[in-house]
Amino acid sequence: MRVFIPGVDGYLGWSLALYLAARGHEVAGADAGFRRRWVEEMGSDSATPILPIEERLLVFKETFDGELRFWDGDLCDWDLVEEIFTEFRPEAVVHLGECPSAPYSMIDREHTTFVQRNNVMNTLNIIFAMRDFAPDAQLVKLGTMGEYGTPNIDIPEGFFEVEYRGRKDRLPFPRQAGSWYHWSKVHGSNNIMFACKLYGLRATDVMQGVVFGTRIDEMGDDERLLTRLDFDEAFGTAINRFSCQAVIGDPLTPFGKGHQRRGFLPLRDSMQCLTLAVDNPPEASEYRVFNQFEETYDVTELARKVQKVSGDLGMDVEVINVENPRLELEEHYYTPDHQNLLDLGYQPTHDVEAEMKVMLEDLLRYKDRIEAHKDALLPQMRWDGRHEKVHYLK
Ligand code: USQ
Repeated sequence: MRVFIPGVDGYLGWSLALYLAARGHEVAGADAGFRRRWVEEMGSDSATPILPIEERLLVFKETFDGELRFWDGDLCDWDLVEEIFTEFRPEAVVHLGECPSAPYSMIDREHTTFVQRNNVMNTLNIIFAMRDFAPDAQLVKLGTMGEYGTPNIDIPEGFFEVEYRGRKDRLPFPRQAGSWYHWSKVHGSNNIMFACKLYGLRATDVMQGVVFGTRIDEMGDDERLLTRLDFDEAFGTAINRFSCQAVIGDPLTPFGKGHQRRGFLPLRDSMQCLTLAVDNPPEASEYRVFNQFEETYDVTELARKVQKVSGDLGMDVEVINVENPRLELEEHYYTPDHQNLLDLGYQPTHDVEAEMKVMLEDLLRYKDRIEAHKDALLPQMRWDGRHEKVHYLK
């Protein structure tokens, strides 16, 4: 299948290009290099060394004996989107080309408006390009579990049956996002749901949990194929940050009370699920929602697991809670459904500690790279708009 990946230079995008190419798909991608610049803006760098995109493309060709067609540019630029769709004629689009960071979107007005404009606008451009140039193609859009927030009831996969004043309907489950970034994803989801009705497009909205891990099997022992791994306060996600903290001997930092519960999944599971969505397209006009995570975990429970696995590898690390820079519930009910992908054959990696071990061993090799940017680890961007480093709570 011809698969177009917006955001192909990112953490998920690069991994997915390798994963799909290894399975015989023809892959093309676009990227404006935003992620590299955002992380630099945060005073950080990927813990894993990554090649410039031009060199990545050469290594891809050498590895898979086929080209990854690439467009260097911003998908908010309609002319570029039109060119890509008319030249490549994708059969599937896996949209990973958005700014993925809640903290980044909370920095100030400029960052909020940038994230929302970028995410909403490039998704609309993709919708119109599909309507005009690839109406039978399918869209796999990366949503986020964070769109639902943390309601005090179970979370279905997108829709639920509701009875109100004696009448029943199947309606979208309420969204209660907790950052401007997460709201941008809600807006994207709503726009796609509408486009499916309006233009007969087919789309899968993947409500993905927090991804962690340094590798997928397709990277093998070739360092040049590694994907990026961020650990700064904006682009590093919880387990990835805890693992980087562990290898440099910094305390692991659950925020606040540390009982926030989220869905997590290893990078390799994310690849498996996105590919299952691609391989099993929805019907025309169908907008379907998959909640995508392996299991839900409490943030402190995860920090303790990273601490334990680090201990097995001879590292002695502490877990110390820090002030929570975010506005979020720190103890709450959280029970989302996640059956749709299992029905399609998703086989979750249940051994989270084994996955952590692989990541920690990888990161130990790049300890110096993390050490060089360790100032980026402790958050300073607070949801109330103040920029002030958080304090340890002990
Ligand atoms: N957290 C800590 N300590 C840390 C880092 C995070 O306690 O050092 C907590 C956060 O307060 C939050 C939870 O861990 O309660 C998850 O935070 P995160 O930074 O790992 O993830 P989040 O900001 O929610 O965003 C990430 C991705 C985003 C994706 C989302 C899925 O960056 O692109 O949409 O995970 S979800 O969390 O399910 O909404």
